[in-house]
Amino acid sequence: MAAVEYREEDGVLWVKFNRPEALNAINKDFVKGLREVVDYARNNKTVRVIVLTGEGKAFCAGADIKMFSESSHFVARSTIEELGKVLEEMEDLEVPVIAAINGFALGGGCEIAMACDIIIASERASFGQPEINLGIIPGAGGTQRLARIVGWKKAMELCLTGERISAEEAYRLGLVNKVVEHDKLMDEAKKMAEVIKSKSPYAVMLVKQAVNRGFKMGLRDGIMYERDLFALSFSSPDAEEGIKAFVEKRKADFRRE
Ligand code: CO8
Repeated sequence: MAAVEYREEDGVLWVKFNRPEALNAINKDFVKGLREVVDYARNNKTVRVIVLTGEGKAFCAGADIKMFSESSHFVARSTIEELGKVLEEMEDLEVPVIAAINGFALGGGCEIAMACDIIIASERASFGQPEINLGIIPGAGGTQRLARIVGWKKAMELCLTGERISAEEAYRLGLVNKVVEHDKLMDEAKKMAEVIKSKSPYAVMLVKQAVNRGFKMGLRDGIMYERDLFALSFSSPDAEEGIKAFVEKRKADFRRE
């Protein structure tokens, strides 16, 4: 069975982490699977939104700790490096990625969630960077993305204590977009995917680029970057259609270019 399963249905790429016996811990095959997903989304223009979730009681409980103890330092290091690259490429994809967090999102699992564009959490979900308890530190953006999302001091506290926080607390900190009843998680993810799918794919791509790339720049550079993308957004037939539809008081009919 593949560590990461995926299927495309009606413009949505449904991805499931599938090592429930190890709480979907990240090993070499897992990273290979996530790489396949990113490549698939990049090469198949029919994909408009990606949804990631986990099988069983975890979204992902982080790196496979057994891999750290059993395989060579080289394998562990190359796996972490590849995961880091894949997450950056996922942030850079043209299409948004929704994380539907069904349970534990710890260590590398929390890091994967943070590299997604939107995080919807089941009320059963929990988040944390427990690496400190193993005598190591986060290695796939945990100290960096977390500080930018929840703030410097809270990220410091979470990484220093390894404390696990509930979905509600993660929502309060701005780490999660919304918390929903466990049984409604996938319906909510689907609803969000449908909303995004109804928009102009070109404008969706530009929003994603403006927010994600701009987030990594200083404010002034980010504003200038946004201005360039704003100008670019007018060059698409979707802009013509969106504006015309508003004037004609009808729903816009956006198409993928
Ligand atoms: N790696 C390997 N196996 C795991 C992991 C893991 N991270 N987490 C759970 N498992 C296994 C357990 O060993 C157990 O297996 P078995 O049944 O064979 O004993 C099975 O999954 C079920 O787990 P538990 O019995 O422990 O389930 P509980 O509900 O009692 O506890 C917890 C759930 C709290 C999530 C607990 O399993 C736990 O603390 N897991 C470890 C979490 C952790 O420390 N994560 C951080 C890992 S380090 C990391 O992520 C660094 C990221 C760097 C980038 C990634 C690069 C690859």
